[in-house]
Amino acid sequence: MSFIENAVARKVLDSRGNQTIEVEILTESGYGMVAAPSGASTGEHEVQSFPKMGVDASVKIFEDEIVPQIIGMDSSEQRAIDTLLHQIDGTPNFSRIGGNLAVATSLSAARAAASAYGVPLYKYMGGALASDIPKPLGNVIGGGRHAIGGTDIQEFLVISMAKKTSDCVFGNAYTHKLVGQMLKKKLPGAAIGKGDEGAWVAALSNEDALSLQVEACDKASSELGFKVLPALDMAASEYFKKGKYVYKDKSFTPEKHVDFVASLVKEYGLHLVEDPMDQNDFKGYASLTEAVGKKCIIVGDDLFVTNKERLTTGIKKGAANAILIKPNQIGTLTDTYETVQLAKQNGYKTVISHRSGETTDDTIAHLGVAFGSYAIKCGAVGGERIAKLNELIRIEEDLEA
Ligand code: 2PG
Ligand code: MG
Repeated sequence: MSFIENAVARKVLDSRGNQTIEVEILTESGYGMVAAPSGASTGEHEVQSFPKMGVDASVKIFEDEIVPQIIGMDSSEQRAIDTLLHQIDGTPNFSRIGGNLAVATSLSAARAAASAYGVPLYKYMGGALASDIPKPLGNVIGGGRHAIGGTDIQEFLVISMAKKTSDCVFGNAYTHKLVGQMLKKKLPGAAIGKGDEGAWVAALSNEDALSLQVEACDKASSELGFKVLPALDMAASEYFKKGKYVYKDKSFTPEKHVDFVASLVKEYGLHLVEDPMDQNDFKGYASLTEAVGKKCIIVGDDLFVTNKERLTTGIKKGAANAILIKPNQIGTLTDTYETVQLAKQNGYKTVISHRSGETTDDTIAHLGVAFGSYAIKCGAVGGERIAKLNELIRIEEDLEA
């Protein structure tokens, strides 16, 4: 037990230069601080990040309404704290107080409780036997909403399959470097930049990007001695317009898009595909899962938005076989945990994930271990991305000690 003595919320910067919120909680013998991230390709069913009046309105609500009630609560009473946040908000989607305020408060309470017990967050939440570290999944080429002038597909990802987490982290970063070198060779003299998450951005077709990604994965695999596999986040809701999937050079009906994605999975040997269909197309997800779900991990991000009810619908319909977990899509740790439990009970893999606008907060590294997630999507390089990756390396060291 460790009672909350003080709580502070402040405006801070995220990696895109936008304002976000950070919450600090001080207890008798513990301390926690968490900053909330923000998405660019947000799902329409996510909770609302901030009230209409912005981050300042969240800070004011925190000071006027949350602080007076949270002080004196036991920081380890996670459910009670999260229930209080819902009660104070009073809306179904955190539109009054902001989902980002809710998530920063909820997670900083958990961090404070863990610190009062003198254990790392992953152990406090996952127990003494939590020892599986999720495989880092990092993007090497980016487009869509994360990069102007890039591919239609949002993220070309790699996942290193080494036994040791640190080897996976270095393997993904090495593959990112290889992709940069290959791009410079392929497009001599062209401007090659980086997107919001540190992935390379270049004027490439989706197919050219896929070929280059696979070539880099093969080269890295043979040099490093473990497999580096290709994956995608298609973020398909972003180019689903008037009933069709519209790419720069082609468009598909939903049925044909299922065939198109299935052909990409087969041709490029994709290990995982996130958001291959529109966020409301449970049927398309189910067809694709039926077609390639035995050999490919099909992840619902905008489809499920870490929401228990939407996952329940997906389970009933056989849509996807994995779920992306982003705590700020749903707003509290309790809600996130319940969705993770439901996924596990129904054989869905979980992939814990960053947002495109991040801070140096490393909480998701701990959540991934506590939840027993299959993978953690948090980029391959860049300050706010390596904050999570380096924390995974520290957790691995702690587990081996
Ligand atoms: C996604 C995420 C993170 P955003 O679509 O999975 O990569 O992007 O945070 O912009 O929603
Ligand atoms: Mg996504």
